[in-house]
Amino acid sequence: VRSRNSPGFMLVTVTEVGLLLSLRTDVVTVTPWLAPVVWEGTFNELLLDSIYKKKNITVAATVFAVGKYIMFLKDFLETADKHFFAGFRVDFYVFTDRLNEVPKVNMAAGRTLTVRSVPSSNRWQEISARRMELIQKLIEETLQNHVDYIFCLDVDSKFHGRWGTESLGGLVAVIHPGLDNRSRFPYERRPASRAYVAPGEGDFYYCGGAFGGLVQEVHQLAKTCRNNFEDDAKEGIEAAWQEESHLNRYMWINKPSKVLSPEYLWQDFKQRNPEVLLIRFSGVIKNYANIRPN
Ligand code: 5GW
Ligand code: MN
Repeated sequence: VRSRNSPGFMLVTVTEVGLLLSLRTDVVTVTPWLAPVVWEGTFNELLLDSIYKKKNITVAATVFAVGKYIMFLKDFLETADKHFFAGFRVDFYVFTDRLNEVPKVNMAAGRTLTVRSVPSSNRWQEISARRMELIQKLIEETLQNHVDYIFCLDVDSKFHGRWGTESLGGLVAVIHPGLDNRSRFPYERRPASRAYVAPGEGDFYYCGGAFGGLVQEVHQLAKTCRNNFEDDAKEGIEAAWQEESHLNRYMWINKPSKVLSPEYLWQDFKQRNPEVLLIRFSGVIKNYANIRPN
C-alpha cells in the first residue's frame, strides 16, 4: 500500500505491522474491546525498551511471604532480578512476618528491595483479605508520585524468561493457564456476593497471582476489591476464590487495557501447551500440607 503524500510512511507502517502481527495466527492477539493480548512473537522488545527508557520509568513489585511461604522468596527474588524488567529501575516490596528469614539477595544496579512487616496469621483468608488493603496503603503512603507502574505477584513462583516493557499498560491482567472455557470459569456465582459474575458473562478467567498497571489504576482496583471483600465478609460471604474472585469481577466491569497470555503465569505441574512458545513466570509445585497453616 502506498499513499500519494507520504509513500515511505505508509509502506514502512504496513510492512512492520504486518510483520509483527502475522507471526501469530494461532492465538487471540486482541480483545473485542481492543486491548492487546501479549504473546511471544507479537512485539518488538528492543523498540518497546527504547520507548520506556526515554520515559525513565520506575516499576514496583509487591510480593507476600507470610509464614512458611518465606521459603519461596529466595528463588523468586533471584529470578526476578534476572528476568523482571531487566535494565530498568525496579523497587521490590516484600511483605512478611518473618523479618529475620528474608534472604540476602544482591539486586542489580538501580533496583531496591524493601521489607515490610505484617502480622502472622493462621488463616489464609486473613492474609488474602489483607493483601489488597496492604497494596492500597503502600500506594497511598509510598508509591504515589514516585513510581509509574506496579505489579502484584505470588511468591510461590519463579521467572524463567523475559517479563518486561511489553507488559506495561493502564490496567493489566494475566489469563489463567488452565481455564479457557467460559462455561467452566470458576467465578463467584452467588448474586449476594460483590464478586458476582452472571452465567455467560466474563471475558477471561484471570489469575489472582499476577496483576498490575499504572499505580493509580491498581490503587483503584485494590481499594475496590478490598471494600467489596470486607463488605461481603460483614454479611458472612466469602467469594469462591477470595480476592481472585473480586479481581475477576473488577476486570469484567473495568476491562484491562492489556491482557497477558498464560506465558506470564504458567504452572510447573502443567505440560506446556503448543501455543505457549516461552514460559516467562510459573508457579512452582508445592506441598500444600507442608506450607499452609490450615
Ligand atoms: C495460602 C493458602 C492457604 C494458606 C496460606 C496461604 C498463604 C499465602 C500463606 O500462608 N502465606 C503467603 O504468603 N501467601 C501468599 O499468598 C503468597 O504470596 C502466595 O503466593 C499467595 C497466594 O497463595 P497461593 O500461592 O498458595 O495460592 P495459589 O492459588 O497460587 O495456590
Ligand atoms: Mn500461588
